[in-house]
Amino acid sequence: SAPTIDVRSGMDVESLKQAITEHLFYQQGRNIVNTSLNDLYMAVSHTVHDRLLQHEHKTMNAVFDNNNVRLVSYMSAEFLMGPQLGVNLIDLNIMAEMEQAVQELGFSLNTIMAQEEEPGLGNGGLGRLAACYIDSMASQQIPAIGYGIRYEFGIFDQVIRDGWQVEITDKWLRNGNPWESARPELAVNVKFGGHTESYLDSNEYLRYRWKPDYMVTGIPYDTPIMGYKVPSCNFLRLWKSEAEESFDFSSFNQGDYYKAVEYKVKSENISKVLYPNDEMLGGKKLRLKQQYFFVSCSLQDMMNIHLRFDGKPQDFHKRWAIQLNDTHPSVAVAELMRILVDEYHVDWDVAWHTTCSTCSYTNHTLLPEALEKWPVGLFAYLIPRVLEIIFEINYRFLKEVSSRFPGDNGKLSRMSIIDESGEKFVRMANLACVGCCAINGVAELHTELLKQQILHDWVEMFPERFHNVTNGVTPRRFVVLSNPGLSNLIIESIGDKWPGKLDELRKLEPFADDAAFREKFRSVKLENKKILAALIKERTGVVVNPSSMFDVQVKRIHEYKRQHLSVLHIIALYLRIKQNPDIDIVPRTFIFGGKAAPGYFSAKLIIKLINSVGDVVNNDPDVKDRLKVVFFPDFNVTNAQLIYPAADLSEQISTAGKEASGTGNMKFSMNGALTIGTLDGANVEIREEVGNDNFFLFGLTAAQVEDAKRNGYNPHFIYDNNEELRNVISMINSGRFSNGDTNLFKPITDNLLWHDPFMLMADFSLYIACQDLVAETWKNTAEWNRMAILNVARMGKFSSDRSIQDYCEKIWKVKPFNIRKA
Ligand code: 26M
Repeated sequence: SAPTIDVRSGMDVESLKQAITEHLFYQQGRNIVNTSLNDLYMAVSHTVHDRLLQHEHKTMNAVFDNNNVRLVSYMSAEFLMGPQLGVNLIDLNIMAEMEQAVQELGFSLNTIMAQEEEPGLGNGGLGRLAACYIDSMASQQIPAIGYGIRYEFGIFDQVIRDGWQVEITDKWLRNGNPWESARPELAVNVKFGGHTESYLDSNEYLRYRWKPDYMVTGIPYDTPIMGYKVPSCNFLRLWKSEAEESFDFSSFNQGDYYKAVEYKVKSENISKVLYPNDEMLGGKKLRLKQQYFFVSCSLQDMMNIHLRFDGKPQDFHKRWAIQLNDTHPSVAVAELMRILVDEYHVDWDVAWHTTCSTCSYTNHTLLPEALEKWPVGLFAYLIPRVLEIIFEINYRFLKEVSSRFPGDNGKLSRMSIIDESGEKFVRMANLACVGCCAINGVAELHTELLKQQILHDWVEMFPERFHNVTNGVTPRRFVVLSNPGLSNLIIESIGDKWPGKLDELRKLEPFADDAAFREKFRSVKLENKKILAALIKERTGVVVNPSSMFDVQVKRIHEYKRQHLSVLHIIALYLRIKQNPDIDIVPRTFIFGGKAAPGYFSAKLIIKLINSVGDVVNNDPDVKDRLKVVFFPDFNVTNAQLIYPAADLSEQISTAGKEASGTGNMKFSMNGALTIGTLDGANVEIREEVGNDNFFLFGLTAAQVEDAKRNGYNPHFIYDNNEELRNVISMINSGRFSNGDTNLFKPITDNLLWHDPFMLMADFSLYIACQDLVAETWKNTAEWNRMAILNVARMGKFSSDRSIQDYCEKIWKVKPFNIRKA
């Protein structure tokens, strides 16, 4: 009999083909013969989206019908999602079927997947972590909603002109987004400006009313987030800002059409563009509006859900656990108080208990300059009622501090939510620490340093609130999807349970001593390197040798991450070749990638330096192609998925104590790269897992860095006493890399010689020695691959599934919800 075709939910090849053809015609107005690649991508994606919606619908019905389920609300100003088609096919377990369906229609699935424009709604680590976590929550069957902002323009696209970074607007919605559904019926309004009034309610209680200047409407857009090979499907809910329709100007200003137009523009601007910084730039009014806008929308939405299922307002914490991804959404503490106290007339003390029981806060940085603070005046102007509530929270909290630590005025001023040392500021981390029942760092070292340094007072006040949850990454995107060669090799050897249970990779350990396996492992890596080499040729024009060592540093450009330390090493190798052209040197391809914040001059100059050194080294005949330096433009999730699988050496060389965790470090190791790294962030734990012998460690420890600073660190002294270092710096200053311009890179070299806040000079000789050991090890192919296989085998801990289990047990107190059993 003919197969039964199910156009909306069938997972077999015939159903998929029929669904694609119908979407192509009824949504795109095309047929297979006259389709464009983008129309085809849209049709395939709508086909997949249909299937996700069925799972989402069933999951949410099961969850909301059960009054005892606590849901997670992951609030984040950034979700760096990356392309969606591939992961969804993997999660639904229909990659092979879709490949065949598309092929039978006359196309290639890889080409179709490459058509997707990724949603780059994040800057870097913090945004990508949020994306890994919503993936893992779905896979662990934790009912959850990711709440954030639907930026019209995400992180800028980077192009390189004459060696310099140029920023281009990211128009990711240009060709349509098949993964989202607008939910205008769930729109909510957010107040801005104006003043507050007091009044007596019907019970003669004193209440406060916020009379805003204007309101903005938030429209939610939902994207389904499928779990890996489980029926659960959560969603990401991102808010778009629009003008509030009924807002009436005529009552103020008779028929002022232009005023109305201005108001519309002002409203829509809130969700227009992602701020491309990964540190604090005080006083950016629009950024504070973005934060309050998405937090208020999300909390109203959560309260609507809670009430729809018969919850009492003060029982909000029984339905919801909120995780604040850094302080960007920490105004939630005050906004939830405002909703409970002003809108639902809950008693202050009850509301405070509800709020604190709901919220938890993740810190992602120790750098004091990155801690968010907003001028009190800006708060008063934009969200006056929220500021009053913060004052009240602070007043009550400081009373508690003085009774716990009588006479300790230092503590009072340090812990106050308001910084009163000069111009007054609202300190967002303090607001989060007061109003959250749990506070966590993102790696063991980071959590320890947090407790010793910036949050020390808070540990003395609330020791029970502190936790560590070491970051993790999703192996579905970063191994199964991005490295099919390695995945298939692992599956052949130990089966296919590991992507959902990464500890299973331990079973690979014995294969490290199996020469035949090592050979297959090596050839998978080589194939991945050939693919990347072709892409490098296409994007930069540089020809690289796939059998050279691929030495890779991809991450945001930052002085503390020390991309320029690697540049010093490259120049040292170049000098060795110039001094002795016949020297025996391991061929290396240095690959850099990463964006600099548009206003961060030093970071942009480091990009220029990398490109300038590349221009000289790549074209010098003495080098005989043994060294190549490439700056891969526009590092994003799509490009990352091609780079990690092709890396031999992973550079994780931040100044110890500065990188909170790092997550790229984990993606490299999972793909069989060896790490050269400092004892910083999660490097410490990666080394612990893979074994000291399988990790190239160098550099000062965090404690030694602090000691050196206390004892008067003198970078110039180190320079004076290290000839190789002097030659490297001289070569930069000679103008050799800048067409004779001896000033271009002076800001970098002067800073290193006279200030060197990130201690490159102190670590230089240790780094060079360690790199020489790396080169020696590389010469022994069997040994290198043995170490690389052990790295893969021991990465179980760094699955984001493990991180999410930690959050569930230590912080959220929620359990997996099996919708089949519900
Ligand atoms: C703040 C104010 C205004 C505009 C932007 C910001 C801002 C945006 C992103 C500040 C920080 C931002 O991100 C910081 C970040 O990505 N931190 C990284 O978080 C990762 C996940 O925990 C860690 O692995 C990295 O070590 C840490 O640097």
